[in-house]
Amino acid sequence: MYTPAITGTGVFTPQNVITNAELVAAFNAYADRKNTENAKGIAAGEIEPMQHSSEEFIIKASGIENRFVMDKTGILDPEVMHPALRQRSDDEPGIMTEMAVDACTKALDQAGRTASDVDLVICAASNHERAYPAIAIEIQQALGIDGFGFDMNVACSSATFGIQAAADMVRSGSVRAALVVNPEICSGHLEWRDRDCHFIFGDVATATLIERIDDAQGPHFEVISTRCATQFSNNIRNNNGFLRRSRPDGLVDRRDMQFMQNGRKVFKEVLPMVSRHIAEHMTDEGLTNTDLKRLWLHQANKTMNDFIGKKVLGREPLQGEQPNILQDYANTSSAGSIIAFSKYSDDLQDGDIGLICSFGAGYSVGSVIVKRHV
Ligand code: CO8
Repeated sequence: MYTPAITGTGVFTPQNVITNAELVAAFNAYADRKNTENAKGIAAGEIEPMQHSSEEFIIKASGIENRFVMDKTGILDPEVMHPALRQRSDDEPGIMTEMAVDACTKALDQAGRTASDVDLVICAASNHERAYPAIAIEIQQALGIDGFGFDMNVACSSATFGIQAAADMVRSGSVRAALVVNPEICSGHLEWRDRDCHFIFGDVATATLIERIDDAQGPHFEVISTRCATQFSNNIRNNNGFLRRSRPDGLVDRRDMQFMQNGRKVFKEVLPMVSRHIAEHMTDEGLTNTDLKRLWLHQANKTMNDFIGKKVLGREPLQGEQPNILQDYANTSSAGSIIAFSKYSDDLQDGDIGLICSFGAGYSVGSVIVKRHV
C-alpha cells in the first residue's frame, strides 16, 4: 500500500465576467419583453407576469457578486438568454477538454511533473458535453498521457468523489499518479430565464494531481482519509438526457430540461447532513475541531458556509480559516471547494490539517482530510 498525496492543483478561469448589475439588467429586460408579449393574457389574469430580479436579493440570499462564463454575449442578450458557443468540428478539442487542459497543465507545473508521469485521468463534473467517447480520454490524448481515463458525475461532489477514487487507486498501486479534472460549464445547464436561480452558477475548471507521497517533488498535502455519502433527493434535478428525443414532448423547451431546485429545502436538508458527515469523519480519524487549521467548503451559499464553519469549528471561523470564493466565481458545482483549496492553502505549515468538503445534488457529500508537508 502507498500513501496518496495531492501534489498540485490548477484553476482555469474563463475571461468573461458577469456582474450582478449586468445579469439583473439583462434578466429584467427579458422579463419586460415577455410581459409585453403576454400583455393580454396578463390583463385577463390567465398568465402570471414575470417579476424583476434584484442585485440586493442576490447578495443577501447568496453572497454572490460576480461569475465567470465561457460566453456572456448570449447570456446577456434578452433574445437568447443562454451561452452562445461556437460549433466545433469533431477533429478539434471540445470545450471541456480545452478548459481541462489549462487546469491540468497548471496542476502538473505546480507539482513539477509532466504528462509522462501520469497514468490516469478522471474527468469528474456535473455534466459532460457528450455521452461518448469519454471526455477524460480526449483530455488524456490532448495532454499526451499513457494509461487510461474515464468520466464520472456526482454533480457538486464530483471532485471529492473523484479524489477518493484516484487516491484509492494510488493507495492500492493500480496507478502511480492521477489527474482529477473538473471542467464545469454550469452556464450551459442553468436556466437564465428564471430569477430564482439565474444568479447561482458560473463556469470554471479545476484539476488536482494525486500521486504517491514518496514521489512528491515539493510541498504537498497527504490525503489522510476520504469519505463519500449519498442520499436520493429530487430537490436538485435536471431531466435532460439522451432519452429526450424518445419522449412525446421531447423537443419542447420544457423548464425541467435545465437546472431546477427547491433551494429552501436543499438548505434545510443538506446543512445537517453535511455537519454530521464532517463530524463523524473527523471523529473516526481521531480528530477534534481544534485540530483543523482550514476548511475548504463547497461554494454554493455564504450563509450556508458560515453555518457549517461554525458548527464544525464550534465557534465563529477566524479570518481565513474558511475561505470563500463564491463572491467572485458564484457556485461552480464540483470545482468550488477545489478553487478555495487551490487559492488558500500555500500558507499552511508543516503538519497542519485541513478538510475539503463538497455537497449538493444527489444529495451527495464528499470530504477529504489532508495534512500539509513542506
Ligand atoms: N430577485 C428578487 N427576488 C427573488 C429572486 C431574485 N433574483 N429570486 C427569488 N426571489 C424572491 C422569491 O420569489 C421569494 O419571494 P416570495 O417570498 O414572495 O415567494 C423570495 O425572493 C425568497 O426566495 P427564496 O425562498 O428562494 O430565497 P432563499 O433565501 O431561499 O435563497 C437560494 C435562495 C440562494 C437558492 C438559497 O435557498 C440557497 O442557496 N439554497 C441552497 C442551494 C444549494 O446549495 N444548492 C446546491 C445546488 S448546487 C448542485 O448541487 C450542483 C448541481 C449541478 C450543477 C448545475 C449547474 C447549472
